[in-house]
Amino acid sequence: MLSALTALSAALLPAHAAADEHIVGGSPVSVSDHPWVVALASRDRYGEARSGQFCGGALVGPDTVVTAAHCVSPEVLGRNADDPGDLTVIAGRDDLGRDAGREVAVREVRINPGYDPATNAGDLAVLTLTESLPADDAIRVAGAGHPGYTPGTEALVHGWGDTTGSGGYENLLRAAGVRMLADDDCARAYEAVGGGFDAESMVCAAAPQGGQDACQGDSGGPLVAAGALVGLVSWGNGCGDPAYPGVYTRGSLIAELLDQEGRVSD
Ligand code: 4AZ
Repeated sequence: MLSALTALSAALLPAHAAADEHIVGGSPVSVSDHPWVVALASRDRYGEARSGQFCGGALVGPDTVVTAAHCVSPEVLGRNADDPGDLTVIAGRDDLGRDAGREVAVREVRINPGYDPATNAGDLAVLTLTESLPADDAIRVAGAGHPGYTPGTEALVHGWGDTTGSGGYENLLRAAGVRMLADDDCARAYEAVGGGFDAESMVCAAAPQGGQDACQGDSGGPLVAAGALVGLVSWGNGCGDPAYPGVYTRGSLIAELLDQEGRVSD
């Protein structure tokens, strides 16, 4: 997510030109204002640069982080999640080039049993940390019927991912402003490219003019609306094109899985 649209270029470019250039708008934010935003990192797999970050996650309880299942797939993690190696959750670090905040190892990875890697349905994993983080830093998960799902509601998506749509990674946490979309609108948008939106386990959000969106590297990171976690970055067709909204793992699915596991979801 990025600010690549400077005030000047924003004034000169129509919004669609920005979207066509894969501009993924947004601006730096501080984790102190959004302390539930965490980075997933593995230096063994991704190297020392940027603290080894490769995905995002959301702290939903003192020792519980939710992320996308595809973030802990063998393709991304480079190993079986049953043995997560140096998989680490980084909390309290805005700048991946620095060492502020805490790095906590992951004790256990549980992949949503309903996850289907072929369709991305149910793209959710629950990580148990080896040490607790402050309970006050966790965010409440929006269950079904929460006002955060109302179409048109403003939402923020957070991450350290691609700021350009073509592999431009920076060090700072960013947030982009989007709006929640109706399931039918999302289904229709993706029908044009073969479908794939499953309202049971997914929710969609986009900026009306495009240009603000999640992108690669943001996966697993939180989408927050009306003060609660309504989604985790999952997939999309490109980044920042208003014709193809960002698709998120639905927060109510997270609430259901946490409830089933006897964990607090709010
Ligand atoms: C990705 O590749 C990805 N615009 C994540 C989110 C979106 C697109 C791609 C949504 O991880």
